Amino acid sequence: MPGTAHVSPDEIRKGFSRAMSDMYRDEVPLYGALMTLVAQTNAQVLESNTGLAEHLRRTGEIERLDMERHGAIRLGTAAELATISRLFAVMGMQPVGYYDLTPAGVPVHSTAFRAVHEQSLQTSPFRVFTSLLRLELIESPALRSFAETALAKRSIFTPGALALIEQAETDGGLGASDAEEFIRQALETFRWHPTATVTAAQYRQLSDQHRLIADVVAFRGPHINHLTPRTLDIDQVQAAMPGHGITPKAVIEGPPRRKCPILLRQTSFKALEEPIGFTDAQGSHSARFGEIEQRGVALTPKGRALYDQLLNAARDELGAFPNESNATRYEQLMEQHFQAFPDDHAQMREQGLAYFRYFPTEKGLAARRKSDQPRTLEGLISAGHVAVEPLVYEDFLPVSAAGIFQSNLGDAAQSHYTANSNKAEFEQALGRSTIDELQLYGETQQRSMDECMSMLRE
Ligand code: OOG
Ligand code: NI
Repeated sequence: MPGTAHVSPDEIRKGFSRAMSDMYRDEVPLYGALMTLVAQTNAQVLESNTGLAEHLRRTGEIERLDMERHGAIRLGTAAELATISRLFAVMGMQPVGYYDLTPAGVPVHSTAFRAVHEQSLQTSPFRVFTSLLRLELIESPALRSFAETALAKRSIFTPGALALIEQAETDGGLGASDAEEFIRQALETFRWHPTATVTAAQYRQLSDQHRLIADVVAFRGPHINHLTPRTLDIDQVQAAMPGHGITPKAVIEGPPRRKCPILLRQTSFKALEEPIGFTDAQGSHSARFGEIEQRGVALTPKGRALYDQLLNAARDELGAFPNESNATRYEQLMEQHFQAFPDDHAQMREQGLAYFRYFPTEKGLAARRKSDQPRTLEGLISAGHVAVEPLVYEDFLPVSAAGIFQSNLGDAAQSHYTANSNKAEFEQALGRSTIDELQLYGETQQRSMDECMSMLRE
């Protein structure tokens, strides 16, 4: 309606993220238990570590912490991916990064839909790790064509959601009541269905090919398969999980524990076995699980290369996929190799390993226009006029993602694909290019430097 004010996409995302969390808590009570545990742990950490609380207050992360979470879905066709991209765009979410999971034996490639500007992230950092099944990796032509036919028959968006996406595109946004209706309609795409669209035998065939293929092809929609809250101490939550009836996977994915966290550490609990009505019989399927994550500083290309090098060295030395039997040795190897990564923000900054944000201090603001005010950023930092804070990593890690997928599929699901990574094909399906996350971090860092300098100079 012309003249009606549009709700900001950031607010729609915030509302959607809350609605999704409520839906998932109703569907999977263990997610609620995990949320409570994470909230308790975060409160404890903030109370005992006043330094950390102060840092998070300065960057604003403390305000977004309670609503911070990511989810994941798996799609079956190019058309589904293109439409989900339009649906997420209504909420200000864009595809950032390209992740190829085939080297790890998972027949998908993926991106993460998320907000891209630090101010939008501040309103709602909600992200969705979105995978597209690579049907060309199904070896049997008969099974591949069965999968294609099954996927061609389904429609994962409600007519109401499709109409509102179009309206938002045409009008450049949605008014308040349309935005609310959009959230209700969009949520339907992510809902769990206890009934499948195939027979028990067809499900078995798909599942024998790869459990992930069955998870996508046998169902009416791309049910959200986990929602992940952000914790400030993942080791503490991991240790407390069994006491709350939650069994975590054997190893925490990502870098080892450090004083100055980098990138992303994640752990999950195993997928639940849930009853499913196939078209001809009762059975079960497991897809939905729980996960927690701890986020650290975003690394520059140089820092990321060092991270990849150390991770690979530790894994090579382990000589096997990390699992229950070698978890302790894996932890030791990781600690050992990561000695080579400076565990100190000043050093990381000097060596150009990580991205940072810059904030004027009280002292700096008081010294504005004074003759002895240092002229350069470095001078301002050493004089205590500027505080430097790590820029938080907003994305995912392919090796970790593969570990999370695998822990829920079981070792039996390990496959070996020779297919190449195919970003061009993914982007063609998506209908647009993916955004380079490193460019986003660089831009945020630059904006923060510029703003900080102009506040001190005005
Ligand atoms: C996605 C697994 C990846 C993460 O946090 O790395 C992921 C999936 O299982 O669909 O969510
Ligand atoms: Ni996840």
